[in-house]
Amino acid sequence: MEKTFLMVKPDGVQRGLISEVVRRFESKGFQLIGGKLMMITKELAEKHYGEHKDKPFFGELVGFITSAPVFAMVWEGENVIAQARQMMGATNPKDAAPGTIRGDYAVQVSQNIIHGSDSPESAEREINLFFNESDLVEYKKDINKWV
Ligand code: 3AN
Repeated sequence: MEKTFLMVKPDGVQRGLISEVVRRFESKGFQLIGGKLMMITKELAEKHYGEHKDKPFFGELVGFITSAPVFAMVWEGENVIAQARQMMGATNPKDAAPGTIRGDYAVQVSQNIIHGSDSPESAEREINLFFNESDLVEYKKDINKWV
């Protein structure tokens, strides 16, 4: 089953949107298999955003992502990488459709609420950057047993 790395960024945490983000992915039918509230160090931020190191906004990006706690998650499901990207909406909130997370909650590209891996390769790299194998919990849901 495919896995992806999703993260509520500092602006999302500060605005109380962790529950809203988690709700959307749970309601969609994806399964949360790992999650933690954490501060990102400068070293981790520079690794995570390594592909942007030559961009003019790199310093701002690293400064922002290390400025306050984030909520890092691993989600599992069929085509979860691409479907999560659709649910997030375009990188720049001005282009993000209503109904998407960024379309509904964000205004500026530098504060766009959520990060999500954009390919199987980046999902694997980002999951390994943020989580140990032992942090991830594979489990089956059986609603009849618990209600
Ligand atoms: P995405 O997060 O949708 O994969 P990327 O990988 O192109 O987008 O960009 C990484 C992050 O860099 C974005 N989430 C956004 O917060 C930030 N970013 C992208 N473009 C700009 C920009 N022009 N100015 C400031 N921040 C930007």
